[in-house]
Formats: sequence, C-alpha cells, structure tokens
Amino acid sequence: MTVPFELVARGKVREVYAVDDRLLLVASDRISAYDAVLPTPIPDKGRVLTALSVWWFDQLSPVLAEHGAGHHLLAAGNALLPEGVPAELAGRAMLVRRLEMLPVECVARGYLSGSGTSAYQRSGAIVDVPLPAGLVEGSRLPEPVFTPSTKAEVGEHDEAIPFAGVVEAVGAEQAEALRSLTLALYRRGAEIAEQAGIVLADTKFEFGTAGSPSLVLGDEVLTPDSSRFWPAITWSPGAPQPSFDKQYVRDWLTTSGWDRVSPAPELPEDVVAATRDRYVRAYEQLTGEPWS
Ligand code: Q0Z
Repeated sequence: MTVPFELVARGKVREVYAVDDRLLLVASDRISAYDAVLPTPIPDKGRVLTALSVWWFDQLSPVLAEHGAGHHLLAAGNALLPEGVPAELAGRAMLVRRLEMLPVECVARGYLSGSGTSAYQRSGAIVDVPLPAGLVEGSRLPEPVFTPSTKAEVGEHDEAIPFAGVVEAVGAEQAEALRSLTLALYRRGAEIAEQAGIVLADTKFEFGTAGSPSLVLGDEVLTPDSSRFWPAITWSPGAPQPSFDKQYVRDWLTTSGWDRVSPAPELPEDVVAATRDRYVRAYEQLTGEPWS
C-alpha cells in the first residue's frame, strides 16, 4: 500500500505521516511481545486501538479542560479524513495537531508491576517515589504515582527518571502541570476501566505544546499498547497478572521454544483468533458499544 504522505516517524507497530501542518497517526495490525514484532498480524488490532484512543480522548476531555489542557485529535473515521488517505487505512488513522512534543514519558501507576516491581524490590521506591513496605507484583498502590521516564532511542528501553529530571527537561511549572494532569487522567481512566471490570494497572501519556491550550495530550491514549490492562476478576497480587490482550500470545511464545533472540515464529490461527477476540472484547467491555 502506498500512502501519499511523507513518513515522519515509525514505531514498532505504528507510523506517523505529515499531512500539511498536521500529522496522520496510523496504527497497524502488528503486535509486539517480549520486545519483538511478531511476523503475524492480528486482524482489526489497528482499528480497535484507534477506536479506543478516539473514545478515550472524548472521555478524558473534561479532565483536560479542568486543567486548561486539550488533546491533539482533529479527526478520525473514513469520512472525516483528508482526501488521499487510502481506503486500507480506514479506521486505523487519526488526524492530529502537530505538537512540539515534550521529551518525557508521563507514566502513572496505580498498581505495582514490571519495572516498577523491580525498582521497588531493589530500593523500596520507584526512583524518587517511596512506597510502603510489603507490596508485591500486582499490588494496588495506596495512591497512584507519577513515575516519568525518558524517551528511549529506537531499540532501547525507557528509563525511569526522578521528578527533578522532568523539571530539568521542561521547567518547574510545566513539570508540576504534567504530574498533576497525568495523575488526574490516570485516576479518571482507572475509574472508568474499573466500572467495566478492567484494572488499568499503569499507563504512559505523551504531551506536547501548541499555541493554546499550552499542554496538549498527544499520541495514543489508554490503549493496551500504552497501558497494562488486567481482567479485574483474575486480579490476585503476588504473581504476574495475565494481560488482558497479549496473554495467549505470551503463553504460546513461551511454550514454542522461541529463544527471544531469533526472529519470532508465526502465530497459530487459534492464538491469532483468541487475541483478536481479546482486543475486541476490551473495546466492547470498556465502551459498552458493540464492535462492528
Ligand atoms: C508522536 C510515535 C507513532 C512512532 C511523533 N501530535 C503530535 N505532534 C508531533 N509529534 C507527534 C505527535 Cl502525536 C509524534 N510520535 C510518537 C507515534 C509512531 C512514534 F505512531 N512521534
């Protein structure tokens, strides 16, 4: 497929194109696991994640407005996109305001998991954020915490930084605004997810600036690719929680004999189908709307 726009950024599973002074964010059906992009696409994944982001931007608008902030979404959906967007991108593309992106990842955590658990086990804290004793992988934190990270180069992992690092990067006033807004967005997102039987363990937001409002929520929001979603019914701290979306893929890869270094193997049909179903179910469970 040829997209008649200039490619300006490419991630593991998404692309960004320039459309005049705006950007087109395109989500593919590619899936990553254990740091690798798998050779087998998950049908509809790109459309589901795009629809989820669009839905969340709308859900989170009041929180953004309370903070004098906005979001970058201009249009999504076939009819609303500019001329020249290929039909194959229908449903997988968001037209957004081009922002001056801030050089920090704004991570909020309401539960202990992954690199947060590793840091906590080493030091009782996540960088400069102390946590109470006795927490285990999957524990709910007493309060959500802001644990920012650097934006890693391609192939590297984001690295957690202290709040002072955010101050250094964007100034004290904007750093405070990022922390406050990140935590408010996380709290609202987690509340909505909880009502739908989903634990939003943690998430990563990216913000940019534009004329006004000065802070603008960008990128994708509260998708399974930017967040940890756990089914609430199986939540049981003390061990890694099953992922809402990727658990079948991880389980199959683990039993496949793949060494996590060589190119990943093709997924079997039943794993693809079960995983597609998980994405669709996440959409339906969160939004209360049927996927169609
Ligand atoms: C976000 C990224 C992706 C690879 C650029 N509104 C914006 N204004 C300026 N820049 C961006 C945005 Cl969203 C921007 N990324 C991250 C997204 C693939 C990298 F889809 N890159």
